[in-house]
Amino acid sequence: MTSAIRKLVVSGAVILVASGCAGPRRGPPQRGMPGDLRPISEQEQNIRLMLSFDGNSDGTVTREEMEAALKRQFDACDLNHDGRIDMREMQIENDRRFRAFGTGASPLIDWNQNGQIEFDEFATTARSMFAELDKNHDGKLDMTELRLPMAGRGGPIVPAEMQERRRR
Ligand SMILES: [Ca+2]
Ligand SMILES: [Ca+2]
Ligand SMILES: [Ca+2]
Repeated sequence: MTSAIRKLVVSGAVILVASGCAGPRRGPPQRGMPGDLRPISEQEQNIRLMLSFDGNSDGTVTREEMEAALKRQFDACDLNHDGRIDMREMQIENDRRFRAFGTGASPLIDWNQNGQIEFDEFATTARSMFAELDKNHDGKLDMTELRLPMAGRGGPIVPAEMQERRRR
């Protein structure tokens, strides 16, 4: 084997090893984020949305507050004020949401595909979220119903903490 060929072989091997390293990788072990196992849950998103409807900021969201907030949002989207959101208005609003929230944006959807969104259609998602969260069916979401399911639940697996212990 000439030295030139040997070099080629060696560098080829190096490339193989390098690409092997770049292959499927487990998450970097030093990352101490407990969120690895728990991406923002749908419930958490819903709760955040509901809290944004809390018009008087008292920590409780009544159905009236939600309806009023939805109506304001709807009116803001209904640029020509004809009481419905047409495809053009929907596009404008969805562009705005995408710019504001990126991939986390929840776009307006013309569920029944009739080319426009009426207020009831606009409100459907939020209303069903509300109903789902209103565990005691009293028409309002109080602080216990809007509690974020994050800290303090002491689940069995706390990856960051366990890694910390193993390193010691
Ligand atoms: Ca309130
Ligand atoms: Ca309109
Ligand atoms: Ca309730």
